[in-house]
Amino acid sequence: MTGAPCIAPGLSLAAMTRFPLTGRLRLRTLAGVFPVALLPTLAMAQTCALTEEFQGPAVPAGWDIGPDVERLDANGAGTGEFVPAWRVGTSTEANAGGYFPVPERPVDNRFIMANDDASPCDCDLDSARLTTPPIDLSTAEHTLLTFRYYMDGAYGGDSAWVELSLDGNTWMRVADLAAGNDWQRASVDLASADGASAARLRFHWTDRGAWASGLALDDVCVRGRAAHDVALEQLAFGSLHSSPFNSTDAGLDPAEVPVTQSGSPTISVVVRNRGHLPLFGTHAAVDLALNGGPLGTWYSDTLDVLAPDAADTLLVHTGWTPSGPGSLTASATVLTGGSEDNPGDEGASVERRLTAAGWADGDGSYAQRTGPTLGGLDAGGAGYLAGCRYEFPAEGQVHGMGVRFDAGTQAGARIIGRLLNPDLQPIASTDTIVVTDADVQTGLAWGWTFLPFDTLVEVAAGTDVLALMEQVPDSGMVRLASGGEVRPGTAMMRELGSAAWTYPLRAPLVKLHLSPVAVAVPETSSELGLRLRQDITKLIITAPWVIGQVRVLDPAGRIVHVEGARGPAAEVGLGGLAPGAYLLEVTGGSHRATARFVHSR
Ligand SMILES: [Ca+2]
Ligand SMILES: [Ca+2]
Ligand SMILES: [Ca+2]
Repeated sequence: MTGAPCIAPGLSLAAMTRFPLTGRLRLRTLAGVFPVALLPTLAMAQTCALTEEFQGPAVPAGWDIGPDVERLDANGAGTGEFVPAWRVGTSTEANAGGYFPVPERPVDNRFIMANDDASPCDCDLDSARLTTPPIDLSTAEHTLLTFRYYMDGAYGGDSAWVELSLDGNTWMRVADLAAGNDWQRASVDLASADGASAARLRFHWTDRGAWASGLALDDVCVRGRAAHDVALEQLAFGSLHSSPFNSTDAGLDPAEVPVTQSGSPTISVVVRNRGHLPLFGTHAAVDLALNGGPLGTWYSDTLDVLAPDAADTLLVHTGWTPSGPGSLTASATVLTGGSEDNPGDEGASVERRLTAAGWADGDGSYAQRTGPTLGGLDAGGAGYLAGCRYEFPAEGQVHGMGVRFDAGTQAGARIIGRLLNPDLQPIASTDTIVVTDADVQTGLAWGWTFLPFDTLVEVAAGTDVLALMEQVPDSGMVRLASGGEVRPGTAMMRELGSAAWTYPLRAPLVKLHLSPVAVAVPETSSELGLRLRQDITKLIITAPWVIGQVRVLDPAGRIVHVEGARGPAAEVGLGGLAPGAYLLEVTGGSHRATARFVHSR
């Protein structure tokens, strides 16, 4: 797809990507499972006397799941076989039997559950009890228990409650849980446990002696509370008040936006009252900065009263009109009209890239998510469509699409880039494109393959566009990479044989380009992360940061050369390389850059 002009005799360069290597980068396991960082509730871990998110593989240490329970046969008679009453798992595992549909929220979530439906149960879960480790509340005041739970109450499984013990012997019932068809947040005043050195909590659920669905629990926190404690709980570009499914109400939070489509950014700030007294005059302030240069401060409306433990989403509408490309940072602080007794959790910042024409400015990239590949999706080789929704507040021209392939994609498979309107009517399609080895290698290095449209696609102002990659059925496996979490409706997928769309929680990495895409990089660009030069037998690499290592990978992904370095320049000898396409991976400190080059002698 990309005919890359040579930048030096025998050397061409294409599909270059640049991204920071964050400290949270996760390694891919052989099973293809991607453990990822979930967005923690800000500052929760620091202040809870007991905190448990159940993200580990098993029941956490110190938690008591009670005695094993007996499996029952189809007639409800005991089988003599006993299994644990509680286990830690995923939404998929919860609903393996089809009658315990715990929503996956957030993506890749794990939780603890009593599950009477999925194998090995139906079980005797008449009295399933989950007990916390002892909790030291000797210095806590106004103690509060918070957790999330899912209990749909189906088939009689509608009864759950929480008990508190200060001595491990006597228990008092402190809360009853109501059934509902989504995850619910519960908060329980435990002031009666203030000062206890070893309080315990016990979660009960019952199947009422029959077959039922279950109870799922997550994000348990027990903490004391100050009088006045406001906290910023979530921060995002866009409007969390808008629905991603609504094509007339803009509010998505793309990671990369062309300057021409950015408009004046709106920022959503979720604020929570973590204190035990009402807060008055709560509001949010947002500072914007472009490439580090301050642009001003904007404020949300003010909440007259925010009750203890309540949360609200404040919108900050900035009046700033983007002046040029670069890194746009929104730094938010939540404030009240009164004192703050637990400072430190009132601020956060988020970043968005504003793009424009030219490689260094992202070739007008419009991307819901970029960054590391965190997963992938496919239909087992069958045809499917997958991609993301893009909002066009202003008229625009689409030059092409970018897609990233995940491991498992086969060279020779065929794809088509498609643009649909929100009514799912086609707007434009690319030619059928054959995936090459180089495309697969680029994807493995977190780079993108460009899918051009023959003619520019005009998009009217105020329109949404669905940017989708279609796998041509039976042409070989195409695994589309996916990235960070998005709200349901931002991303979508449909198997060609099915009428039903699904809404992935990780964005398939399909983006738009609203500017021409440079498929080759001029050697002299000062904006590049990397500069490559060939010196007869060597490739000379320079970067505006200290290079630690250079690796050369062949089209099969084999590392054919590794070169250590300790400076802004490195050299790779070309003598041992057979003619062909290679991927260059350059790392150093928090930086990583890749480039494709063709060695033709
Ligand atoms: Ca969890
Ligand atoms: Ca049962
Ligand atoms: Ca605070």
